[in-house]
Amino acid sequence: MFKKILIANRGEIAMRVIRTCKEMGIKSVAVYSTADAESLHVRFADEAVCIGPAPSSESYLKMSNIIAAAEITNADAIHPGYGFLSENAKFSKICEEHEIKFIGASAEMIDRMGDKASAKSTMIEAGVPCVPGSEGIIPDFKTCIKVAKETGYPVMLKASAGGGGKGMRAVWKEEDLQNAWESARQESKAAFGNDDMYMEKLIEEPRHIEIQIVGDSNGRACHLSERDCSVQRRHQKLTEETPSPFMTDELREKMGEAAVKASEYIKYEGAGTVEFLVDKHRNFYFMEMNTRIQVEHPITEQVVDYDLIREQILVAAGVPISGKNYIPQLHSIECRINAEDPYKDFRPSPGKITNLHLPGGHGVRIDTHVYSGYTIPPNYDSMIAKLITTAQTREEAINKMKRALDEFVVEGIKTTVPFHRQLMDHPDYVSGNYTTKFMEDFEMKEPED
Ligand code: MV4
Repeated sequence: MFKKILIANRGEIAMRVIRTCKEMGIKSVAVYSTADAESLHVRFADEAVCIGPAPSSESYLKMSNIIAAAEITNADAIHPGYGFLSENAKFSKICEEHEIKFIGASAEMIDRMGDKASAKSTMIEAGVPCVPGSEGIIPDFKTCIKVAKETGYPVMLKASAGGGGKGMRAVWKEEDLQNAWESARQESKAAFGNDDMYMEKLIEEPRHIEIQIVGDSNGRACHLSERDCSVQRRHQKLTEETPSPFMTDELREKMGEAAVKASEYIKYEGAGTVEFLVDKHRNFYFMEMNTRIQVEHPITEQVVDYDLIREQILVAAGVPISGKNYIPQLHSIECRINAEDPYKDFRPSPGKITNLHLPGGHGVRIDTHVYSGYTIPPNYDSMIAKLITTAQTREEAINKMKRALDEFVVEGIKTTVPFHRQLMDHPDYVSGNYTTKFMEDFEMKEPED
């Protein structure tokens, strides 16, 4: 078992990993930028190394400095968290070359799943349902027209190096195809340095339902059921829940089996998430596979009582998984609390938290790194806390979320607490009748004076 793990991340996920390291008797090393010198993960870790100035490119993305920090502290493993280098194949490779265990996917796996068209071809080979469309990358516009005709409009053009919606265009009729083809490729080239495109039949008003999986070094995998992540704004998840209100026992069985089949086919090691699009007829289609722990992992932990970070560490140390699958026994909802103003188009609101009261009580979990007096730096993403409520039923979890949001006090900056409070009263949310289109029509009600 590892003696010392360096957490190559910051904020709440660094706190999350440090906590499980302590419970497992593993020493922890925090790395931080000069902007994070007062951040909580620096204080909670056994050791801390400053790896550079505020800009991520000079610190949390600076592979040489992170490896150097691991060398001088004699860490035998690195946990990358999510974001930053967590799905960077080159970093995974460098760790391997330095004989530091990367608690994540191998460089080959990251590359294979990171290229969306190749990930899809792999899934087709594995027998996982995929959206009909092009066979791999579309070589030229002439082929694009042909494939669109064969697929049938509406179609979705997608960047193979993409993800999160960048370089993606919905096309409803042939006359719009050329513009979409050119603008999507330009966007993808600019964002990823690659303009390979593939095409799929457009799935209208889909739900985003993902399956958590864990694979071990013996090539076995299990699933821990679904998370419904359909409430998104500009491809940023705002709130997630499990079980999905759209799920049935039969659909969960089929999606779980498909996710395990995919993971075992590629001999996936570690925690991963297989994302699916689900249409209104409950047909599900492979969308993407993420080779990292995800922000929303806590709701899964809550409903099946399982520490996913602990499992990541055990699997990386070669410990086999038990092999059983996990079905939700409770209902859990996560609200991402961001330093953004929902009354002003969710614009960022960094600054000093002058007063903070965190909610608590039965069935309330808060994953956060902030405290009263903490100044949120403008350099990183705006999430300051994850508020998770868990109860026997969805209604009770929503009720608990309302109570917890009403208790949540943050002064000195604006946050998305008021948005989540209104969401919990929205009839389409409360009825569970929402898709990825939900936020397009959502409007904040002005605050009562
Ligand atoms: C789709 C789709 C409809 N049809 N693919 C968005 C980002 C990336 N994960 C893939 N996405 C989509 N792919 C087909 N064939 C609709 C979306 C989509 C979406 C998917 C999940 C969650 C939110 C979304 C918001 C807009 C579009």
